[in-house]
Amino acid sequence: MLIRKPDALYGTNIPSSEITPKDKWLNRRSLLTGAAAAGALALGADRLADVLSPTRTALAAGKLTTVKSQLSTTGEELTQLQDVTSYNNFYEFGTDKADPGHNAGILPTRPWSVKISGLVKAPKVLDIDSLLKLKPLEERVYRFRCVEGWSMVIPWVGYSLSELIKVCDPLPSAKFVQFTSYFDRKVEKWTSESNIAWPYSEGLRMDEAMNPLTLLTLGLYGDVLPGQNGAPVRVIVPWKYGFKSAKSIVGIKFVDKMPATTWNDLAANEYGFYSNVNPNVDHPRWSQKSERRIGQPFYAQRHPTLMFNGYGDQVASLYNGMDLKKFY
Ligand SMILES: Nc1nc2c(c(=O)[nH]1)N[C@H]1C(S)=C(S)[C@@H](COP(=O)(O)O)O[C@H]1N2
Ligand SMILES: [Mo]
Repeated sequence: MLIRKPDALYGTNIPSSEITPKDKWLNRRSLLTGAAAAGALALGADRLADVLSPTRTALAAGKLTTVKSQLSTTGEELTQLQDVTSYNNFYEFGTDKADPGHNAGILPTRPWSVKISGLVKAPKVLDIDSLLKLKPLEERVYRFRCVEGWSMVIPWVGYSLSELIKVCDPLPSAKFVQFTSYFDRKVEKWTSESNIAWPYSEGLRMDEAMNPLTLLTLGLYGDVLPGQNGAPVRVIVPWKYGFKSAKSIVGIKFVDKMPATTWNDLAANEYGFYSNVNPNVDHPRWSQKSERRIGQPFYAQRHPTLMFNGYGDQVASLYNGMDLKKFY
């Protein structure tokens, strides 16, 4: 099989069908529809036809201008864009790993706004373009570990959530931040496949949300977020299991008590509020000692899971004095 560089994925005149197996090709086409729809609205309708045509150069890779970040993880092989966009958890668009890649292209990502509410000086509504412009966009490569035992290494694009929180001006009484994902049963028909109490919601303690590693994420691989990865804006918390990183955020609320969260509601004994990556605390039904790095050859896939996913230097002090077996 021909191995292609991820940055070549969009910019080619060779029909995809000639260079990839058909199932992968179909995935890629649905990715193009998703990302392209978002990009098309940003570019203007005159280029819509170009962007939507899978045989023409679609989104130029590197469409978002980014600056290098000190907080980027170095020395690890990146997970290919094709894997990042075809192996997803986004239950609003189906429960199989391939479902979001096929279905999430219909997310209406323009116009999009995020409602800031709760314990703040003044509630406000921020639209996606103002979020894209708020701070210089950084490329941050992070390890990403799902609680299910697989992992990836992804070059996300965004800036520290703390920058947005400063603009939100929370009151001193704000102790936690709650994130709410987009929910529209008419768009996300797959929500009836699971007994989740929609909308998907997640939360962080204020100091976790303010830690510079916590990324307000607007893109990946130099481009806007594809639908399946949580377009147009999500949070990435690299030292926590993936489910803490809510996708397609429409609400950020500052609260004084630990908020209810989706997976904790479903099974509190399996998914704690903190959910820090911790190889020493097993999930009740499986070990967390190692992980499978998606996209690597099977004989090289197993990696030992690192405490705090390898980000202990930056975040361990947040949990000083806490029993991490109890506060899992
Ligand atoms: N709204 C929403 N956010 C979500 C999820 C979801 O189902 N819905 N799944 C979570 C889980 S379990 C994981 S592992 C990551 C997956 O992110 P990725 O598909 O971009 O790798 O998103 C998290 N955020
Ligand atoms: Mo996950």
